[in-house]
Amino acid sequence: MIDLGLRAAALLAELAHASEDGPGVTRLPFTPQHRQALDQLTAAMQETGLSVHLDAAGTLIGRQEGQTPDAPVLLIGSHQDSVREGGAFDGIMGVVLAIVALAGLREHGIALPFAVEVLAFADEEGVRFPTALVGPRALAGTVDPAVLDMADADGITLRDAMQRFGLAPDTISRLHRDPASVMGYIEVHIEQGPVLEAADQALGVVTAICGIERHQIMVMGETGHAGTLPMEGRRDALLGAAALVTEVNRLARSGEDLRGTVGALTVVPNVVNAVPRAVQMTAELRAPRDDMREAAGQALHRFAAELAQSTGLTIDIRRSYHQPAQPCDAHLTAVLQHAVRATGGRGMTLPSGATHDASAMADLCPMAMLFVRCARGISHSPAEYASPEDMGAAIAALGATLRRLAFGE
Ligand code: HGY
Ligand code: MN
Ligand code: MN
Repeated sequence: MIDLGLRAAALLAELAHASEDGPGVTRLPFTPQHRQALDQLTAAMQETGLSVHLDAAGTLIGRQEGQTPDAPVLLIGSHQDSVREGGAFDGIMGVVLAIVALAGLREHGIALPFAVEVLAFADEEGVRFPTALVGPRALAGTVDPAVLDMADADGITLRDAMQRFGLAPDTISRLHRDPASVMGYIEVHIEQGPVLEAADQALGVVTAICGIERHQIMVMGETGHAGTLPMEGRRDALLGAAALVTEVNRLARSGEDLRGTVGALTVVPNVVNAVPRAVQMTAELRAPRDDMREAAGQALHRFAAELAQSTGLTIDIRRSYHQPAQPCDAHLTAVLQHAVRATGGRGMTLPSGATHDASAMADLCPMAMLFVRCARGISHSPAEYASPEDMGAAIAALGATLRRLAFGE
């Protein structure tokens, strides 16, 4: 399978050029870089005999018909977009491996009874707009049209960006699929963590996608001269923020597989000789279990209230986003595990700390995920890397999965 792994590596190296200038890959949705990637993926899909179209939400769909008309379709895909200065594998590798796996079956004369659609979703990262997952949510019938009014940093709304891209954003609610027409959704993705490398495994099967909640926090105190204002009695907003950062970290260490991160923090007035009067910050919590995550979020709100009481600071904290944990479908997961074992892997399982398009597709159909080892667990970085050997192993496992679903092999 190394030759198919090398074929995937070559296509991904080409796709990495569909990027803004600068380190790594920067490919945001509904941009010239997105269009360039779609052109390359379209050509690869057509060479593999897939019929290709772009749906109203910007999802590129490559379809291979099955031998049994009207049999429920199997969906395989991931996202084409990247973070800023990201890697060449996050998301788009899952699209490429699906295309190459279908090419491999075709070259061995294997025709499947069911249709397969390869999906390249436009926007999973939510880097350009304060929303994401419009493509899979449109297919699942869970998209909120209000998100079309959300704007990027230049004030361009998602609706405008999609229309300029040649799409029909106001028709996306018609894209929803009948669940009875879909067998399931499989996503192949780099692990984005160190677990597979530590276990010396190329592949892992995902048990659940962690739930997420995000909190917007504003700490307000009082500024003053850094030299003349006595330490006693200061209402230093950054001191309060520092206590909150420490508490997020403490809470996250209190639960198994719980993650807590303060990723963004802005100090006002942010000058060397004035006491900070305000701090705007975010707190994100993730866990495979929703009860654990919710309890940590509530504990953080209690801590903030007590901190405000004891320091005289004003602390406004509100949960601005949340998505529940999504367990992977037991049957599809068992099929993936069988396929990994049948192609030389151990079939180890692990939770996903990152979220994926699959978390939204779970509202439409059974979903499962296959993780591919990435070097040193690095992701969202130009150093992101998956080897042709490991991608070849994933292609073999994907082919074995399709054959097991089709023929019970
Ligand atoms: O945030 C995430 O987990 C994903 O990379 N968007
Ligand atoms: Mn990502
Ligand atoms: Mn991703």
